[in-house]
Amino acid sequence: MTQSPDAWWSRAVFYQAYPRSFRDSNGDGVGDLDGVTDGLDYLARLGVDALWLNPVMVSPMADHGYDVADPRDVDPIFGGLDALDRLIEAAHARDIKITMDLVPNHTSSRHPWFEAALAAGPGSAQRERYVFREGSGDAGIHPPNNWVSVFGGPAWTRVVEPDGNPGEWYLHLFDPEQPDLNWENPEVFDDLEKTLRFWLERGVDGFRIDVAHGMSKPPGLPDMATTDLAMLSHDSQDPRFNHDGVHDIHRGIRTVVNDHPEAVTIGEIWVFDNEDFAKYLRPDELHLGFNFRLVRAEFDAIEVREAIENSLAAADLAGSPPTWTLSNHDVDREVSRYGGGEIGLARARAMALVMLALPGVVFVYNGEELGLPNVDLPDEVLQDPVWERSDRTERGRDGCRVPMPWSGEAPPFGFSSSPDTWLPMPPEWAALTVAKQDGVEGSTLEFFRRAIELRHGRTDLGTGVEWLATPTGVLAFRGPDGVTCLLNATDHPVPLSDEDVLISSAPLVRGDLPPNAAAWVS
Ligand code: TEU
Repeated sequence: MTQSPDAWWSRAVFYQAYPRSFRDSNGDGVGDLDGVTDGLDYLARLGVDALWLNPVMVSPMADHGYDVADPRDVDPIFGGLDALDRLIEAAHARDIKITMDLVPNHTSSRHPWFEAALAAGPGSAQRERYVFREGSGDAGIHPPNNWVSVFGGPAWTRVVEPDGNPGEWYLHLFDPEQPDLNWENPEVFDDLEKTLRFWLERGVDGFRIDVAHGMSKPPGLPDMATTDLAMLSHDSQDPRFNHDGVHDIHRGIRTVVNDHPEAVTIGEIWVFDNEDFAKYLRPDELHLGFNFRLVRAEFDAIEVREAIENSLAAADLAGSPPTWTLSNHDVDREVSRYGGGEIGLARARAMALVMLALPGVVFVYNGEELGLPNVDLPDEVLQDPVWERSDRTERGRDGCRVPMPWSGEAPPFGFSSSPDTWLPMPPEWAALTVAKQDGVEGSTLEFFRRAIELRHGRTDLGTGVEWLATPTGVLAFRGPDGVTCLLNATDHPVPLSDEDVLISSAPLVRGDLPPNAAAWVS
């Protein structure tokens, strides 16, 4: 059964605006919501249907907004609630939808609930909103189990009790400043319901749900079989995530969201078993789920095909449109993942064309349309908690979050009026600004605009693809409208014969598709 094939989101191009990094309107060096509003004409010209905003709620910003201290207010750094109202109105006037990030797995340690839990002490009702446990070993000096935090180190922190002595431990799958909520406690859902209604009534068009495979924990909190982060896949072997109880939570969320039939929910689901993944997309759960297989695939014809086939199979099992994403604020930018430099950029453009040829929903991460690479930042500017939590062995995600270059020859490239941007911008981005690419044939920006325009013009993208026989290293699939997408992941040119080329990610060479390029032909 297909869920709402005619819904506005079922083949939308979403643009992920990381609000700190999109555009700064007030000169404090941090992007904000009025900055996003200022960029709406640019986004309309790019052709996107909807925005996903990373969290903008009140937050001490230990994890840049994923540590929420008041889920029903906008942080002053982003411009407060009025700025959001302005953005919603201006976006809707351009037919662009606004979706917000929602963080139900945890709160900030500065949320009034957590502060009350610390003050009230063991056994209190206040502690029941989080996951407090006694430690193991003599006098509880060791954590209650062996769970590790996604950001490194133990997933437990011991608190000092109101009497001044060390006492219970609390669970945090991420930073210690992000205590996990206890989803067994009905108050937790009641509060989320208030939050959902609050934003929906303000006019937002849906939510991206953070760690949608988290929230529910197995009874007894059994140990992990391995605590080697490199080995973890967040699947059935990992008791921290994807516990069956999570589906009741999604059903509860859907019941509330159904009161606004146009609204969409998109889960962040780091689950790679297709059947498990599809469960999140049953008709009474989420509308859409992020499938991260393309993010994980190398630039290799077999890997890309497998990622596409599996994503389509999972979506098919669920009867929900597939979703495609090459990057986001948590992973290295694809230009760098594919090798960096000119080759990395060529491959990123080729993969963008592959992604935009596929049925379903596409997510473009801000800066992807400019061909931005990851940035090697010096130690002293790193802000991602991963850096300290990993004892400075993992550099974290700051390198993919550097602000967008808009114009000019030197940092801050029109992003802000302050040179002191929250992360430094590399001088070499002078060549990649919006102004440098705007209207320039062959630029990455013009390439994205054209590809998105062509995608919108294709009325029948279907629900699957037809694979065509190809030589090794080449990928070709055809949509129901007869348009074929070809990807050349070999190191030699591939002839395109006499076919009509609608768009290519790189100029053809004597009629051939060069290596590291893709084309749509009809
Ligand atoms: O990410 C959740 C999550 O599971 C990721 O940390 C993922 O495992 C990792 O990035 C894989 O490389 C979400 C947000 O997207 C992230 O920015 C937050 O830090 C995190 O939740 C905590 O809220």
